[in-house]
Amino acid sequence: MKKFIAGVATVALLGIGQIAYAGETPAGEGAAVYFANLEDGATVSSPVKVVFGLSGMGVAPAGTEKENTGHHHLFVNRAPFGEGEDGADEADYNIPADENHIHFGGGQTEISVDLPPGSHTLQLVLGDKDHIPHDPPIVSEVITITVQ
Ligand SMILES: [Cu+2]
Repeated sequence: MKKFIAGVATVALLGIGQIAYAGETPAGEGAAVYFANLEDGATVSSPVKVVFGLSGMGVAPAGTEKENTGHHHLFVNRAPFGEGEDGADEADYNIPADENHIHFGGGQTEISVDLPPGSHTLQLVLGDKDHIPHDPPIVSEVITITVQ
């Protein structure tokens, strides 16, 4: 099941399919989030600057009801977006707010984050005004970076 959901997220990212598998706020056609300044496998030093890229949508602060907008969320050191710990489809629920899920409800498009030395995974997920992923979800690839 996990693999299947990850596949759906990939399809959504590539804009190939329109699979109803998310909240109710429609995603922009072909919308995509991506890491603008980091590549998978990069070696960096802390604090790590992470710049969020978004195409096909605009950024708006949380709570803003406007078509084709959303705000960024950074998933840190957790499983790829898909199935939550309780087995529920994460696409249908608010993105949690904790140390593994950082919200940028002010509409921020970058962060400088302190990370201890070692390997870390990062993923970007766009959320609507209520912090729920769009339909289909707009998620980046998961990248792994090494902090020196
Ligand atoms: Cu949020």
